[in-house]
Amino acid sequence: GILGYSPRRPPRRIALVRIPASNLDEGELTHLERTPVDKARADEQWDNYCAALVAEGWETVEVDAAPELADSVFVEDAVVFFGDLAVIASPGAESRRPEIETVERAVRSVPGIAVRRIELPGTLDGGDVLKVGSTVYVGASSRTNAEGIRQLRQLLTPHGYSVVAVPVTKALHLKSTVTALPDGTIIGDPALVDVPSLFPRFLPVPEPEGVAVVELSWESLLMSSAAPETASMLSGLGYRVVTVDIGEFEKLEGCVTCLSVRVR
Ligand code: CIR
Repeated sequence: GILGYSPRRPPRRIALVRIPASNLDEGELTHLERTPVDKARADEQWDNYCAALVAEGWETVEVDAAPELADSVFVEDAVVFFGDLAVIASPGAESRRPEIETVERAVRSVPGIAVRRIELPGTLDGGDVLKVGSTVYVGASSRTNAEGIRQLRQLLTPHGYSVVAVPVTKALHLKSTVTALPDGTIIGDPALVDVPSLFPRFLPVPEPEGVAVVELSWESLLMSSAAPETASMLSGLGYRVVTVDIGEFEKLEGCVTCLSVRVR
């Protein structure tokens, strides 16, 4: 360029995803009764989910399949990104511990990422970590323990984040109870949130499946099609809402956030 700058390229937006395991129907259940999972339908829903990310300008990077690890499709639980720092999680469910090795390998293949780990006896699931600007809310849940929270705090505090621990007793993960809009408003299901006053700007949503939104960009959100009232509420707030049917994953206590990890 004329001033010696090179033209700015838009930043790459990468999302890690992982194809559903063959034994998907054996995934962990904590709060729901087991109901039959239609594998063909789940595969189709997963394809559509990935296509929705791609349509919004995300590049999907597939973590190697783990056909025997039932919950491996819920890749968000295995790693959390803080800019160019990746923190490999320490799954709180024994059956999910083997997921992280291959996730770590995939993360290391993304250029320019520094990798750290939460180590046992610390446990932490990515589903318990919600970033809102420089605040990192972390759920103290049945999957994430005090030692895991302590390690996360130790890793992030030097990077300018403040780690806010939040009790989670009524749902699996923090992000099964609340997520954030691009403007930083926390949306959640009051029936599932232990202490709503921990969040500075809290907006209740009308449906439990409406709690989870993926921020596709500053103006668009990805949501489950099981929460139409929430979708219309959020479009009324000026967001473009993209919906996907993830019904087979919802039977396994999964939601729209946990099917991918956004690198940012
Ligand atoms: C589990 O119990 O670990 C899986 N069946 C569901 C994980 C959902 N993950 C998430 O909400 N972040």
